[in-house]
Amino acid sequence: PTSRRFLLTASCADPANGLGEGQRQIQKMALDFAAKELAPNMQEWDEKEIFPVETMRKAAQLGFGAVYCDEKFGGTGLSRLDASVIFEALATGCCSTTAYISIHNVCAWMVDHFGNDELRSQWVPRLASMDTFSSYCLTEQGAGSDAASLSTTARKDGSHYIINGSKAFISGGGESDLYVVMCRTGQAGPAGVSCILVEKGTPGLSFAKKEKKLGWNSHPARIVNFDDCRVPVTNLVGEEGQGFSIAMKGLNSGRIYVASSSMGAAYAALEQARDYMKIRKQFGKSLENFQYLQFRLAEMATQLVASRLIVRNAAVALDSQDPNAVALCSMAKLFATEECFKICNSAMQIFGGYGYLKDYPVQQYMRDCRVHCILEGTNEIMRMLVSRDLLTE
Ligand code: FAD
Ligand code: 2MC
Repeated sequence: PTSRRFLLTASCADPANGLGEGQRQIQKMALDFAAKELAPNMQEWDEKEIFPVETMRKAAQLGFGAVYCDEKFGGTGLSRLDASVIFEALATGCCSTTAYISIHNVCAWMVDHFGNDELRSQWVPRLASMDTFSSYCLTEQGAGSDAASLSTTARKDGSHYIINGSKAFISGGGESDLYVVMCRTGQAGPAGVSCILVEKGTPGLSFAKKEKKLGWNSHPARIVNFDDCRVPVTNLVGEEGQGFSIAMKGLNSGRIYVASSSMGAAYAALEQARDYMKIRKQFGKSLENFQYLQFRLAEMATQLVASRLIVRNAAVALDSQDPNAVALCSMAKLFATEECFKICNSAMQIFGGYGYLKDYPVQQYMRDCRVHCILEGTNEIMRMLVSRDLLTE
């Protein structure tokens, strides 16, 4: 089912609609990569829990390792809107792998945007080529949605920080080479948080067992432990106390990208459901003749196009530093992740019993994008951010 792709191009659901010529070319490159390098492997990566290092490095050769970092140190220099188009396209081939690539991109941007030139020149080229893989470390067992209550500490000792504590659910944990860690260097609350880089191999850094997950199986999630982990003070990104702001600014884009990954999964699921309706016969005719299913398909396409509009709108708001960008990104993440999960679920329903079998990819798109309603800020936190924006004078 993954070999017949992109039959919905030139339809009302075509992801190229509304894009300029340059963006269409980038999108085509990402769609081709998804069809050739990701889609044929997504099932095996899921089943065997393979972290596809070489494939991701190939993606990096196309500029997808540091999409929206400045070109000065090797970034691709594109916008968040471009990045959203790329991640949606890649996710048609493997939603889980795309999600990891997008987290890596957020980490690269945090270093590139807030780091000094020394840190940038040291890390951005390697992050752009994905010779170095990176993980974003905010969540702790006791601090999930209430991220500002985090308790991992970094105590200054001469020219080093000594880090103690642990981070939970870290995507790429154990595989990544560079950990972008939010830890407490000062007072309680957001103002006491700093952002510090920790390299794999640093004494005191260790990883717990790989978590067993419903989806997102092409990369591991682990608890990451810091036990008197000494890193040079020069690994501080930005200023002391700026870490929470850096983390949140990283997440504004991350929320757009996770929503874009949901859109890619939903687009692929929609396309496959549509193809299946043409070949599956019941009651003497193919499913495409049942008006109930025709209408369902129409609703799925409408939910998808609405998701794209709200996500691309938020990406533009972020690119143009619109004062409402935080709420618009939250709104986009909330809407698109929920609607796209419903699209994948509907696609599975259209496949009937076959949709529930792992022989068909629809169930995987559904499993992979379910978690997008939970992570990068739960959708309840997204509702909180939108309502705060509305209610604050
Ligand atoms: P909790 O915060 O305990 O929330 C439990 C429930 O209560 C949720 O439904 C929540 O929405 C709700 N809730 C909480 N507060 C409120 C409120 N004020 N009002 C209404 N409802 C509320 N984190 C990282 O830092 N890096 C990663 O790479 C990473 N990868 C992840 C990968 C996976 C597969 C998963 C599952 C998680 C990952 N996370 C990562 C963590 C993720 O961001 C958190 O799970 C998420 O932020 C929620 O935190 P929690 O799980 O502690 O839930
Ligand atoms: N963009 C920019 N700044 C932000 C921001 C955002 N999205 N969200 C909060 N801030 C600022 C905020 O403006 C405030 O700044 P100032 O002190 O200058 O006024 C500061 O951060 C503290 O914010 P609040 O006063 O709103 O703090 P509060 O504790 O009430 O709320 C909350 C913070 C809930 C918004 C934040 O903790 C949050 O986003 N929680 C969800 C955690 C999350 O998203 N985790 C994802 C982990 S990564 C992941 O899952 C992956 C898969 C990688």
